[in-house]
Amino acid sequence: MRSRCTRVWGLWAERLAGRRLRIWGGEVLAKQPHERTPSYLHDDQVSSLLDSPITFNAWIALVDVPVARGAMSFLPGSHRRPGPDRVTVADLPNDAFASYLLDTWPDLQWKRRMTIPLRAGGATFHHDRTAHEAGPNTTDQIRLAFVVTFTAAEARYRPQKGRDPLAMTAGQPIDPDRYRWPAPPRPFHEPTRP
Ligand SMILES: O=C(O)CCC(=O)C(=O)O
Repeated sequence: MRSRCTRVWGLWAERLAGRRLRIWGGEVLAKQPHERTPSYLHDDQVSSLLDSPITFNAWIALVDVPVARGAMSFLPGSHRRPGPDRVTVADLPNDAFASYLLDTWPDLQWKRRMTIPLRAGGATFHHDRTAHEAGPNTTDQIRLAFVVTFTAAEARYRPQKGRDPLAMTAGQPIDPDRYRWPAPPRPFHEPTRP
């Protein structure tokens, strides 16, 4: 997955994060034409297997994604809400996944939502604690996006209750050979902040 494209987005990701990162994973997310089910409001910490100072996704549109094709919406600043750190899915009743964020942090319902239509090749970046959702695809064309998850270079494995899919122990640093730099190693200068 070390294409020129991921290197470009990797460089942007490192500039945004201001630190060395690793690529934790990537997947294509498709929404079929006229797929009615939205992607419910959630954060990515709920499914995270990482203990990391920062983890975030680049959501890259592979086709034009106007609002009607299932564009992403974000609650800006929601990653700064107070604890708990993450909700444990295994502790939720069966039907609660669609509402766990608002059940746990009811104030989020009053937060501004920002919907971002994207042309093919455009991308958004969101922190794994940012609340986000995507609408249904009401158009005749498939919605395709590629999501790359970046995490801090020093991230460690943190299995969840009932979810421990990797042959690693809790607290083990992630394998540097498997989870590579998003861009070739080079001198990295911490950005100076005013
Ligand atoms: O593409 C979607 O419908 C949802 C994607 C998402 O939740 C994510 O990238 O974290």
